[in-house]
Amino acid sequence: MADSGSDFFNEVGGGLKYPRAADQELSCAIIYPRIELEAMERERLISHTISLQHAYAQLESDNSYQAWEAREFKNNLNHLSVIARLATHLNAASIETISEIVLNELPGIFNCSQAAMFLYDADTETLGLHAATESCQLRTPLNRQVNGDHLLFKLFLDRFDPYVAEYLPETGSIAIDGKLENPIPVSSEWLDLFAGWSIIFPLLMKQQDEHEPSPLLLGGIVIGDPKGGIDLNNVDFASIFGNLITSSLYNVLLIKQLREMAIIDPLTKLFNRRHLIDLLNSAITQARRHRHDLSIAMLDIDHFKQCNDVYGHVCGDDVLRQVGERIKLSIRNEVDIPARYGGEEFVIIMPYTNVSRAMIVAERIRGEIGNTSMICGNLAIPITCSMGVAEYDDGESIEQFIDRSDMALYKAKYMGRNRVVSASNTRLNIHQELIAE
Ligand code: GH3
Ligand code: MG
Ligand code: MG
Repeated sequence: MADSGSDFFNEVGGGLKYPRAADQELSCAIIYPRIELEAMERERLISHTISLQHAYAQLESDNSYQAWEAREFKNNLNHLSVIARLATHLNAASIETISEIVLNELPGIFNCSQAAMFLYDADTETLGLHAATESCQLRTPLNRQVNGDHLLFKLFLDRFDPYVAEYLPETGSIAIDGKLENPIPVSSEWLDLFAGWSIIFPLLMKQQDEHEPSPLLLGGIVIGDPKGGIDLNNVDFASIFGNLITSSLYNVLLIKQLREMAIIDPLTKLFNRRHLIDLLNSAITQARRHRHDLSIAMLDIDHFKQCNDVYGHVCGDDVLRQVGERIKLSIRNEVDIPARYGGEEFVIIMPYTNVSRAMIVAERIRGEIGNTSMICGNLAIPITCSMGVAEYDDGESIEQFIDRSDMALYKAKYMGRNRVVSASNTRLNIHQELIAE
Protein backbone atom coordinates (compact mmCIF):
# COMPACT_ATOMS: atom_id res chain seq x y z
CA MET A 1 0.00 0.00 0.00
CA ALA A 2 1.30 3.52 -0.79
CA ASP A 3 2.22 5.42 2.33
CA SER A 4 2.34 8.95 0.99
CA GLY A 5 0.86 10.78 -1.94
CA SER A 6 4.07 12.32 -3.18
CA ASP A 7 5.74 9.15 -4.47
CA PHE A 8 2.51 7.35 -5.28
CA PHE A 9 2.70 8.07 -9.00
CA ASN A 10 5.62 7.54 -11.37
CA GLU A 11 5.95 10.06 -14.12
CA VAL A 12 5.74 8.48 -17.55
CA GLY A 13 6.40 10.38 -20.82
CA GLY A 14 3.77 12.94 -21.88
CA GLY A 15 2.75 13.65 -18.31
CA LEU A 16 0.51 10.53 -18.12
CA LYS A 17 0.42 9.05 -14.63
CA TYR A 18 0.69 5.34 -13.97
CA PRO A 19 0.57 3.63 -10.57
CA ARG A 20 3.60 1.67 -9.43
CA ALA A 21 3.48 -2.08 -9.84
CA ALA A 22 2.73 -2.60 -6.15
CA ASP A 23 -0.49 -0.62 -6.50
CA GLN A 24 -1.79 -2.32 -9.58
CA GLU A 25 -5.16 -3.21 -8.07
CA LEU A 26 -5.94 0.51 -8.20
CA SER A 27 -4.88 0.96 -11.79
CA CYS A 28 -8.39 1.06 -13.28
CA ALA A 29 -9.38 3.98 -11.08
CA ILE A 30 -6.26 5.94 -11.90
CA ILE A 31 -5.50 5.31 -15.57
CA TYR A 32 -9.01 5.86 -16.90
CA PRO A 33 -10.04 8.42 -18.03
CA ARG A 34 -6.68 9.60 -19.38
CA ILE A 35 -6.75 13.09 -17.89
CA GLU A 36 -4.39 15.08 -15.68
CA LEU A 37 -5.69 15.28 -12.12
CA GLU A 38 -5.43 18.55 -10.30
CA ALA A 39 -2.98 18.24 -7.39
CA MET A 40 -5.73 18.62 -4.80
CA GLU A 41 -7.98 16.06 -6.42
CA ARG A 42 -5.03 13.71 -6.63
CA GLU A 43 -4.40 14.07 -2.89
CA ARG A 44 -8.09 13.42 -2.20
CA LEU A 45 -8.15 10.34 -4.41
CA ILE A 46 -5.05 8.94 -2.78
CA SER A 47 -6.31 9.41 0.74
CA HIS A 48 -9.69 7.95 -0.27
CA THR A 49 -8.03 4.85 -1.70
CA ILE A 50 -5.82 4.44 1.33
CA SER A 51 -8.77 4.59 3.68
CA LEU A 52 -10.66 2.05 1.52
CA GLN A 53 -7.72 -0.32 1.72
CA HIS A 54 -7.50 0.13 5.46
CA ALA A 55 -11.20 -0.61 5.75
CA TYR A 56 -10.83 -3.78 3.69
CA ALA A 57 -7.83 -4.95 5.71
CA GLN A 58 -9.78 -4.41 8.91
CA LEU A 59 -12.77 -6.26 7.51
CA GLU A 60 -10.55 -9.15 6.52
CA SER A 61 -9.12 -9.54 10.02
CA ASP A 62 -12.54 -9.10 11.58
CA ASN A 63 -14.62 -12.09 12.73
CA SER A 64 -17.96 -10.49 11.98
CA TYR A 65 -20.53 -11.92 9.58
CA GLN A 66 -19.77 -9.11 7.07
CA ALA A 67 -16.09 -10.08 7.19
CA TRP A 68 -16.98 -13.69 6.49
CA GLU A 69 -19.18 -12.51 3.59
CA ALA A 70 -16.34 -10.39 2.26
CA ARG A 71 -14.00 -13.39 2.31
CA GLU A 72 -16.62 -15.57 0.61
CA PHE A 73 -17.09 -12.87 -2.00
CA LYS A 74 -13.35 -12.72 -2.65
CA ASN A 75 -13.17 -16.52 -2.80
CA ASN A 76 -16.02 -16.66 -5.31
CA LEU A 77 -14.38 -13.92 -7.33
CA ASN A 78 -11.21 -16.02 -7.50
CA HIS A 79 -13.25 -18.99 -8.72
CA LEU A 80 -14.98 -16.89 -11.34
CA SER A 81 -11.66 -15.67 -12.67
CA VAL A 82 -10.40 -19.29 -12.84
CA ILE A 83 -13.62 -20.31 -14.64
CA ALA A 84 -13.24 -17.42 -17.10
CA ARG A 85 -9.61 -18.42 -17.75
CA LEU A 86 -10.51 -22.08 -18.21
CA ALA A 87 -13.42 -21.19 -20.49
CA THR A 88 -11.00 -19.28 -22.73
CA HIS A 89 -8.54 -22.18 -22.81
CA LEU A 90 -11.23 -24.78 -23.28
CA ASN A 91 -12.75 -22.89 -26.16
CA ALA A 92 -11.52 -24.62 -29.35
CA ALA A 93 -9.50 -26.98 -27.20
CA SER A 94 -8.01 -30.32 -28.15
CA ILE A 95 -8.34 -33.39 -25.94
CA GLU A 96 -4.74 -32.77 -24.90
CA THR A 97 -5.50 -29.19 -23.75
CA ILE A 98 -8.49 -30.46 -21.81
CA SER A 99 -6.47 -33.15 -20.04
CA GLU A 100 -3.68 -30.63 -19.30
CA ILE A 101 -6.22 -28.34 -17.64
CA VAL A 102 -7.70 -31.24 -15.71
CA LEU A 103 -4.30 -32.35 -14.42
CA ASN A 104 -2.77 -28.91 -13.83
CA GLU A 105 -5.70 -26.77 -12.67
CA LEU A 106 -8.42 -28.88 -11.07
CA PRO A 107 -6.38 -30.34 -8.17
CA GLY A 108 -5.25 -26.83 -7.12
CA ILE A 109 -8.79 -25.42 -7.10
CA PHE A 110 -10.04 -28.15 -4.77
CA ASN A 111 -6.86 -28.41 -2.73
CA CYS A 112 -6.20 -31.95 -3.98
CA SER A 113 -2.90 -33.54 -4.88
CA GLN A 114 -3.98 -35.88 -7.66
CA ALA A 115 -6.22 -36.16 -10.71
CA ALA A 116 -7.01 -38.81 -13.31
CA MET A 117 -9.04 -38.47 -16.48
CA PHE A 118 -10.78 -41.36 -18.23
CA LEU A 119 -12.27 -41.35 -21.73
CA TYR A 120 -15.03 -43.59 -23.03
CA ASP A 121 -14.51 -45.36 -26.35
CA ALA A 122 -17.93 -45.97 -27.92
CA ASP A 123 -16.53 -48.46 -30.48
CA THR A 124 -15.13 -50.85 -27.88
CA GLU A 125 -17.58 -49.73 -25.12
CA THR A 126 -14.68 -49.36 -22.70
CA LEU A 127 -13.32 -46.65 -20.42
CA GLY A 128 -9.59 -45.98 -20.70
CA LEU A 129 -7.27 -44.03 -18.39
CA HIS A 130 -6.21 -41.11 -20.61
CA ALA A 131 -4.07 -39.02 -18.26
CA ALA A 132 -3.10 -38.89 -14.58
CA THR A 133 -0.93 -36.67 -12.38
CA GLU A 134 2.39 -38.15 -11.31
CA SER A 135 1.29 -37.90 -7.70
CA CYS A 136 -1.56 -40.23 -8.55
CA GLN A 137 0.45 -43.43 -8.20
CA LEU A 138 -1.97 -45.53 -10.20
CA ARG A 139 -0.96 -49.12 -10.52
CA THR A 140 -3.01 -48.99 -13.70
CA PRO A 141 -1.15 -48.29 -16.94
CA LEU A 142 -2.37 -45.47 -19.19
CA ASN A 143 -4.83 -46.62 -21.84
CA ARG A 144 -5.84 -49.63 -19.74
CA GLN A 145 -9.41 -50.36 -20.83
CA VAL A 146 -12.17 -51.40 -18.46
CA ASN A 147 -15.59 -52.61 -19.51
CA GLY A 148 -19.22 -52.19 -18.51
CA ASP A 149 -19.37 -53.85 -15.08
CA HIS A 150 -16.39 -51.94 -13.71
CA LEU A 151 -16.70 -49.64 -10.69
CA LEU A 152 -15.81 -46.61 -12.86
CA PHE A 153 -18.90 -47.10 -15.02
CA LYS A 154 -21.03 -47.10 -11.85
CA LEU A 155 -19.40 -43.88 -10.68
CA PHE A 156 -19.47 -42.01 -13.99
CA LEU A 157 -23.04 -43.02 -14.89
CA ASP A 158 -24.45 -42.29 -11.42
CA ARG A 159 -25.52 -38.65 -12.12
CA PHE A 160 -24.62 -35.55 -14.11
CA ASP A 161 -23.17 -33.36 -11.34
CA PRO A 162 -19.86 -33.95 -9.57
CA TYR A 163 -20.05 -35.52 -6.11
CA VAL A 164 -17.90 -36.53 -3.19
CA ALA A 165 -16.71 -40.06 -2.43
CA GLU A 166 -14.93 -41.28 0.68
CA TYR A 167 -12.74 -44.37 0.97
CA LEU A 168 -13.64 -46.61 3.91
CA PRO A 169 -10.47 -48.59 4.74
CA GLU A 170 -12.29 -50.99 7.12
CA THR A 171 -14.45 -52.36 4.31
CA GLY A 172 -12.19 -51.58 1.30
CA SER A 173 -15.04 -49.71 -0.36
CA ILE A 174 -16.14 -46.16 -1.10
CA ALA A 175 -19.15 -44.31 0.26
CA ILE A 176 -20.89 -41.71 -1.88
CA ASP A 177 -22.12 -38.39 -0.42
CA GLY A 178 -21.25 -39.61 3.08
CA LYS A 179 -23.88 -42.38 2.91
CA LEU A 180 -22.44 -45.46 4.56
CA GLU A 181 -25.09 -47.93 3.37
CA ASN A 182 -24.30 -49.74 0.09
CA PRO A 183 -20.65 -48.71 -0.23
CA ILE A 184 -18.98 -49.70 -3.54
CA PRO A 185 -16.08 -52.17 -3.21
CA VAL A 186 -12.73 -51.07 -4.73
CA SER A 187 -10.18 -53.59 -5.97
CA SER A 188 -6.57 -53.08 -4.85
CA GLU A 189 -5.30 -51.81 -8.22
CA TRP A 190 -7.57 -48.72 -7.91
CA LEU A 191 -6.78 -47.92 -4.29
CA ASP A 192 -4.26 -45.19 -5.18
CA LEU A 193 -6.97 -43.32 -7.00
CA PHE A 194 -9.63 -43.48 -4.30
CA ALA A 195 -7.59 -43.32 -1.10
CA GLY A 196 -8.99 -40.63 1.21
CA TRP A 197 -11.57 -38.23 -0.18
CA SER A 198 -12.24 -37.71 -3.86
CA ILE A 199 -14.51 -35.70 -6.12
CA ILE A 200 -15.98 -37.64 -9.01
CA PHE A 201 -16.75 -35.65 -12.17
CA PRO A 202 -18.96 -37.71 -14.51
CA LEU A 203 -18.47 -36.43 -18.06
CA LEU A 204 -22.03 -37.16 -19.18
CA MET A 205 -23.82 -35.28 -21.94
CA LYS A 206 -27.61 -34.93 -22.06
CA GLN A 207 -28.84 -36.05 -25.47
CA GLN A 208 -30.67 -33.48 -27.58
CA ASP A 209 -32.53 -36.22 -29.41
CA GLU A 210 -35.80 -37.07 -27.62
CA HIS A 211 -35.67 -40.61 -29.05
CA GLU A 212 -32.34 -41.14 -27.32
CA PRO A 213 -33.11 -40.51 -23.64
CA SER A 214 -30.01 -42.13 -22.12
CA PRO A 215 -27.14 -39.67 -21.65
CA LEU A 216 -23.96 -39.91 -23.67
CA LEU A 217 -20.98 -41.09 -21.62
CA LEU A 218 -17.80 -39.25 -22.61
CA GLY A 219 -15.67 -40.30 -19.64
CA GLY A 220 -14.99 -39.11 -16.13
CA ILE A 221 -12.50 -37.41 -13.84
CA VAL A 222 -11.46 -38.38 -10.33
CA ILE A 223 -9.55 -35.87 -8.22
CA GLY A 224 -8.57 -36.52 -4.65
CA ASP A 225 -6.10 -36.49 -1.89
CA PRO A 226 -4.97 -39.52 0.12
CA LYS A 227 -4.33 -37.24 3.12
CA GLY A 228 -7.85 -35.88 2.98
CA GLY A 229 -6.94 -32.21 2.45
CA ILE A 230 -9.66 -31.73 -0.16
CA ASP A 231 -11.57 -28.42 -0.04
CA LEU A 232 -15.18 -29.53 0.26
CA ASN A 233 -16.42 -25.90 0.42
CA ASN A 234 -15.70 -25.62 -3.29
CA VAL A 235 -17.76 -28.62 -4.35
CA ASP A 236 -20.59 -26.32 -5.48
CA PHE A 237 -18.20 -24.88 -8.04
CA ALA A 238 -17.34 -28.35 -9.24
CA SER A 239 -20.53 -28.59 -11.30
CA ILE A 240 -19.54 -25.46 -13.28
CA PHE A 241 -16.13 -26.99 -14.01
CA GLY A 242 -17.77 -30.33 -14.77
CA ASN A 243 -20.18 -28.74 -17.27
CA LEU A 244 -17.44 -26.69 -18.87
CA ILE A 245 -15.18 -29.71 -19.36
CA THR A 246 -18.02 -31.94 -20.57
CA SER A 247 -19.20 -29.49 -23.22
CA SER A 248 -15.65 -28.76 -24.41
CA LEU A 249 -14.91 -32.47 -24.66
CA TYR A 250 -18.20 -33.04 -26.48
CA ASN A 251 -17.34 -30.30 -29.01
CA VAL A 252 -13.86 -31.69 -29.57
CA LEU A 253 -15.21 -35.21 -30.11
CA LEU A 254 -17.95 -33.92 -32.41
CA ILE A 255 -15.46 -32.01 -34.57
CA LYS A 256 -13.19 -35.07 -34.65
CA GLN A 257 -16.15 -37.22 -35.72
CA LEU A 258 -17.16 -34.72 -38.44
CA ARG A 259 -13.59 -34.57 -39.75
CA GLU A 260 -13.44 -38.35 -39.84
CA MET A 261 -16.79 -38.56 -41.62
CA ALA A 262 -15.44 -36.26 -44.31
CA ILE A 263 -12.42 -38.45 -45.07
CA ILE A 264 -13.24 -41.99 -43.92
CA ASP A 265 -15.36 -44.57 -45.69
CA PRO A 266 -17.82 -45.78 -43.01
CA LEU A 267 -17.95 -49.40 -44.23
CA THR A 268 -14.25 -50.26 -44.51
CA LYS A 269 -12.88 -47.44 -42.30
CA LEU A 270 -10.31 -46.76 -45.04
CA PHE A 271 -9.90 -43.28 -46.56
CA ASN A 272 -12.63 -42.37 -49.03
CA ARG A 273 -12.16 -41.38 -52.66
CA ARG A 274 -12.13 -37.63 -52.01
CA HIS A 275 -9.38 -37.89 -49.42
CA LEU A 276 -7.49 -40.36 -51.59
CA ILE A 277 -7.30 -37.71 -54.33
CA ASP A 278 -5.97 -35.14 -51.83
CA LEU A 279 -3.38 -37.60 -50.51
CA LEU A 280 -2.34 -38.67 -54.00
CA ASN A 281 -1.92 -35.03 -55.04
CA SER A 282 0.43 -34.42 -52.12
CA ALA A 283 2.26 -37.71 -52.77
CA ILE A 284 2.83 -36.59 -56.39
CA THR A 285 4.10 -33.17 -55.24
CA GLN A 286 6.51 -34.85 -52.79
CA ALA A 287 7.74 -37.37 -55.36
CA ARG A 288 8.42 -34.62 -57.90
CA ARG A 289 10.08 -32.31 -55.39
CA HIS A 290 12.37 -34.96 -53.89
CA ARG A 291 12.69 -37.05 -57.05
CA HIS A 292 11.61 -40.30 -55.45
CA ASP A 293 9.52 -43.14 -56.90
CA LEU A 294 5.77 -43.35 -56.42
CA SER A 295 3.39 -46.11 -57.49
CA ILE A 296 -0.30 -46.88 -57.12
CA ALA A 297 -2.28 -50.09 -57.39
CA MET A 298 -5.95 -50.20 -58.33
CA LEU A 299 -7.83 -53.28 -57.10
CA ASP A 300 -11.26 -54.53 -58.19
CA ILE A 301 -13.01 -57.61 -56.72
CA ASP A 302 -13.79 -60.22 -59.36
CA HIS A 303 -17.44 -61.07 -60.04
CA PHE A 304 -18.56 -59.21 -56.95
CA LYS A 305 -22.06 -58.81 -58.33
CA GLN A 306 -22.38 -62.61 -58.21
CA CYS A 307 -21.17 -62.60 -54.60
CA ASN A 308 -24.01 -60.21 -53.71
CA ASP A 309 -26.50 -62.23 -55.73
CA VAL A 310 -25.54 -65.55 -54.13
CA TYR A 311 -24.80 -64.54 -50.51
CA GLY A 312 -26.79 -61.31 -50.15
CA HIS A 313 -25.74 -57.68 -49.65
CA VAL A 314 -25.03 -58.05 -45.92
CA CYS A 315 -22.41 -60.71 -46.69
CA GLY A 316 -21.22 -58.56 -49.61
CA ASP A 317 -20.58 -55.68 -47.16
CA ASP A 318 -18.76 -58.05 -44.83
CA VAL A 319 -16.55 -59.20 -47.71
CA LEU A 320 -15.71 -55.56 -48.56
CA ARG A 321 -14.71 -54.94 -44.92
CA GLN A 322 -12.50 -58.02 -44.89
CA VAL A 323 -10.89 -57.10 -48.20
CA GLY A 324 -10.01 -53.72 -46.64
CA GLU A 325 -8.50 -55.50 -43.61
CA ARG A 326 -6.44 -57.84 -45.77
CA ILE A 327 -5.11 -54.96 -47.87
CA LYS A 328 -3.98 -53.23 -44.65
CA LEU A 329 -2.27 -56.46 -43.51
CA SER A 330 -0.24 -56.68 -46.72
CA ILE A 331 1.21 -53.16 -46.91
CA ARG A 332 3.73 -51.05 -45.01
CA ASN A 333 2.04 -49.49 -42.03
CA GLU A 334 2.35 -45.67 -41.93
CA VAL A 335 3.92 -45.51 -45.42
CA ASP A 336 1.51 -47.04 -47.92
CA ILE A 337 -2.00 -45.60 -47.98
CA PRO A 338 -5.04 -47.78 -48.73
CA ALA A 339 -8.37 -46.21 -49.74
CA ARG A 340 -11.79 -47.27 -50.98
CA TYR A 341 -12.05 -45.79 -54.46
CA GLY A 342 -15.65 -46.79 -55.19
CA GLY A 343 -18.08 -49.74 -54.76
CA GLU A 344 -15.73 -52.76 -54.82
CA GLU A 345 -12.65 -50.88 -55.96
CA PHE A 346 -9.66 -49.96 -53.81
CA VAL A 347 -6.50 -47.92 -54.45
CA ILE A 348 -3.20 -48.27 -52.62
CA ILE A 349 -0.70 -45.37 -52.78
CA MET A 350 2.89 -46.59 -52.42
CA PRO A 351 5.43 -43.77 -51.92
CA TYR A 352 9.18 -44.48 -52.45
CA THR A 353 8.21 -47.52 -54.55
CA ASN A 354 9.02 -48.27 -58.17
CA VAL A 355 6.82 -50.42 -60.36
CA SER A 356 8.67 -53.69 -59.78
CA ARG A 357 8.47 -53.28 -55.96
CA ALA A 358 4.81 -52.27 -56.33
CA MET A 359 4.13 -55.46 -58.34
CA ILE A 360 5.51 -57.53 -55.43
CA VAL A 361 3.24 -55.72 -52.95
CA ALA A 362 0.24 -56.11 -55.27
CA GLU A 363 0.90 -59.85 -55.64
CA ARG A 364 1.06 -60.10 -51.85
CA ILE A 365 -2.34 -58.37 -51.57
CA ARG A 366 -3.84 -60.58 -54.27
CA GLY A 367 -2.58 -63.70 -52.40
CA GLU A 368 -3.86 -62.44 -49.04
CA ILE A 369 -7.34 -61.93 -50.55
CA GLY A 370 -7.51 -64.96 -52.84
CA ASN A 371 -5.70 -67.70 -50.89
CA THR A 372 -8.19 -68.03 -48.03
CA SER A 373 -11.96 -67.57 -48.14
CA MET A 374 -13.72 -64.66 -46.48
CA ILE A 375 -15.82 -65.66 -43.49
CA CYS A 376 -19.38 -64.40 -43.25
CA GLY A 377 -21.26 -66.05 -40.35
CA ASN A 378 -20.83 -69.74 -40.99
CA LEU A 379 -20.19 -69.22 -44.72
CA ALA A 380 -16.76 -69.36 -46.29
CA ILE A 381 -16.80 -67.18 -49.43
CA PRO A 382 -13.96 -67.55 -51.92
CA ILE A 383 -13.00 -64.19 -53.45
CA THR A 384 -10.39 -63.18 -56.00
CA CYS A 385 -9.34 -59.77 -57.23
CA SER A 386 -7.62 -58.18 -60.20
CA MET A 387 -5.11 -55.35 -59.93
CA GLY A 388 -3.47 -52.73 -62.12
CA VAL A 389 -0.19 -51.15 -61.00
CA ALA A 390 1.36 -47.92 -62.31
CA GLU A 391 4.49 -45.94 -61.43
CA TYR A 392 4.25 -42.16 -61.56
CA ASP A 393 5.63 -40.80 -64.80
CA ASP A 394 7.08 -37.35 -64.10
CA GLY A 395 4.95 -34.59 -65.57
CA GLU A 396 1.70 -36.52 -65.97
CA SER A 397 -1.48 -35.32 -64.28
CA ILE A 398 -3.17 -37.18 -61.42
CA GLU A 399 -5.98 -38.18 -63.83
CA GLN A 400 -3.47 -39.64 -66.31
CA PHE A 401 -1.72 -41.50 -63.49
CA ILE A 402 -4.97 -43.06 -62.17
CA ASP A 403 -6.09 -43.75 -65.72
CA ARG A 404 -2.97 -45.80 -66.44
CA SER A 405 -3.50 -47.98 -63.34
CA ASP A 406 -7.16 -48.36 -64.36
CA MET A 407 -6.16 -49.44 -67.86
CA ALA A 408 -3.75 -52.02 -66.38
CA LEU A 409 -6.60 -53.29 -64.18
CA TYR A 410 -8.84 -53.49 -67.22
CA LYS A 411 -6.18 -55.56 -68.91
CA ALA A 412 -5.97 -57.90 -65.88
CA LYS A 413 -9.75 -58.45 -66.14
CA TYR A 414 -9.47 -58.94 -69.87
CA MET A 415 -6.72 -61.53 -69.42
CA GLY A 416 -8.94 -63.70 -67.20
CA ARG A 417 -9.04 -61.93 -63.77
CA ASN A 418 -7.29 -62.94 -60.51
CA ARG A 419 -4.00 -61.39 -61.65
CA VAL A 420 -1.84 -58.24 -61.41
CA VAL A 421 -0.81 -56.26 -64.51
CA SER A 422 1.61 -53.36 -64.59
CA ALA A 423 1.13 -50.31 -66.75
CA SER A 424 4.14 -49.48 -68.86
CA ASN A 425 5.50 -45.99 -68.31
CA THR A 426 4.52 -44.70 -71.72
CA ARG A 427 1.12 -43.14 -71.20
CA LEU A 428 -0.73 -44.52 -74.20
CA ASN A 429 0.84 -47.97 -74.36
CA ILE A 430 -1.77 -50.03 -72.54
CA HIS A 431 -4.63 -48.46 -74.41
CA GLN A 432 -2.88 -49.18 -77.66
CA GLU A 433 -2.05 -52.72 -76.50
CA LEU A 434 -5.73 -53.38 -75.70
CA ILE A 435 -6.87 -51.99 -79.01
CA ALA A 436 -4.27 -54.15 -80.76
CA GLU A 437 -5.42 -57.37 -78.96
P1 GH3 B 1 -15.85 -57.82 -62.49
O1 GH3 B 1 -15.12 -59.06 -62.20
O2 GH3 B 1 -15.87 -57.50 -63.96
O3 GH3 B 1 -15.35 -56.67 -61.69
O4 GH3 B 1 -17.35 -58.08 -62.09
P2 GH3 B 1 -18.16 -57.45 -60.91
O5 GH3 B 1 -19.41 -58.24 -60.72
O6 GH3 B 1 -17.30 -57.32 -59.69
O7 GH3 B 1 -18.41 -55.99 -61.41
P3 GH3 B 1 -19.70 -55.12 -61.53
O8 GH3 B 1 -19.24 -53.73 -61.79
O9 GH3 B 1 -20.62 -55.73 -62.57
O10 GH3 B 1 -20.38 -55.22 -60.16
C1 GH3 B 1 -19.92 -54.55 -59.05
C2 GH3 B 1 -20.86 -54.87 -57.91
O11 GH3 B 1 -20.41 -54.32 -56.68
C3 GH3 B 1 -22.22 -54.32 -58.16
C4 GH3 B 1 -22.64 -53.69 -56.85
O12 GH3 B 1 -23.88 -54.16 -56.43
C5 GH3 B 1 -21.56 -54.15 -55.90
N1 GH3 B 1 -21.31 -53.16 -54.89
C6 GH3 B 1 -20.82 -51.90 -55.03
N2 GH3 B 1 -20.75 -51.27 -53.84
C7 GH3 B 1 -21.21 -52.16 -52.90
C8 GH3 B 1 -21.38 -52.08 -51.48
O13 GH3 B 1 -21.11 -51.09 -50.81
N3 GH3 B 1 -21.88 -53.20 -50.86
C9 GH3 B 1 -22.19 -54.33 -51.55
N4 GH3 B 1 -22.64 -55.38 -50.88
N5 GH3 B 1 -22.05 -54.39 -52.89
C10 GH3 B 1 -21.55 -53.35 -53.55
MG1 MG C 1 -15.80 -52.44 -60.31
MG1 MG D 1 -15.57 -56.11 -59.75
